[in-house]
Amino acid sequence: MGSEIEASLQETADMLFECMDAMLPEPVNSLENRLFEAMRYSALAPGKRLRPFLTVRTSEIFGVSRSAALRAAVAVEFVHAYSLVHDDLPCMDNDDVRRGQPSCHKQFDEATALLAGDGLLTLAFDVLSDPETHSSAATRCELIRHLAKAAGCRGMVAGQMIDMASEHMDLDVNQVIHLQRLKTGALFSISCEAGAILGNASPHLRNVLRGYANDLGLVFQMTDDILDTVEHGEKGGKKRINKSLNKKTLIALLGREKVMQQCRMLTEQAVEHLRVFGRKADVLRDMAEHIARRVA
Ligand code: GRG
Repeated sequence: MGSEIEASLQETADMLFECMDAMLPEPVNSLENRLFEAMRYSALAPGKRLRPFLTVRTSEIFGVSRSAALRAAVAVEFVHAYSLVHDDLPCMDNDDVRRGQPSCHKQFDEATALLAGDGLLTLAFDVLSDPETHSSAATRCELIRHLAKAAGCRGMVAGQMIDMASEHMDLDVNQVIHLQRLKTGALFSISCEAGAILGNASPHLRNVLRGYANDLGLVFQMTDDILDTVEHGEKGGKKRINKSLNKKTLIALLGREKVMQQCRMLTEQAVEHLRVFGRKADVLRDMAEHIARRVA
């Protein structure tokens, strides 16, 4: 089953690459070449494409056309790519390596990285607002509204703010969970809900998918934190040990064993949410187990 889900992820990643490649501005011989190159460098770098996978596979449940699903998936991935570019900047996490290559500001320069992030973020909304994404303006608006909420000052940006502030203060378990729900969970949530929005699903089914995505986001973040404690140094010698000492993680508060336990419990809960979809959600179940297996 491991290889099935990996093949499915790879299939989405390949389709997504093609779409992103077509939607990103082409460097021509113009003054803004450097911006376009930096946007392409960051967005097309090999990521796992988990969020687009969720958008494409939830879209399948609701019979959404592949091209609409991929456009929404591209928008989500552009927002994710922007967040990584900005997160790596010296004023934030100050990382030299991202996705196995020099981070954007290392490869180009800080101002270009800042602008490349801005370019990717705004391009996401450009893609969603295009009638090619969906014929109904109301549906496009709904997608835009939910992606903006997830990415913005009540979602990922707020999570990032708390994360930065947490380097100088203590957070309790609930506050760390709140931070993680905002920083990573919000984008997971819209990644799943986008398929339901495109498919005009009922509020109940949208709610079910949000429940799944919430649990999945937490499992992802917990497994990421666990991997951080064992993988230090492997990702190009990143300053991960020192950083994780400052960062507030559930591992620091609860210990590794307790977090592993929580991971297993949340994975079961994530899968349980999907019951209403029957076999149609098999691939989403497999994804939850795939993420949990990262630390099993
Ligand atoms: C700058 C507004 C702003 C937000 C940044 C997402 C984020 C917020 C920062 C990324 C830093 C980080 C390591 C977060 C923890 C989990 C996470 C989101 C990891 C990166 O996501 P993956 O593993 O990345 O899906 P790939 O490269 O595979 O796409």
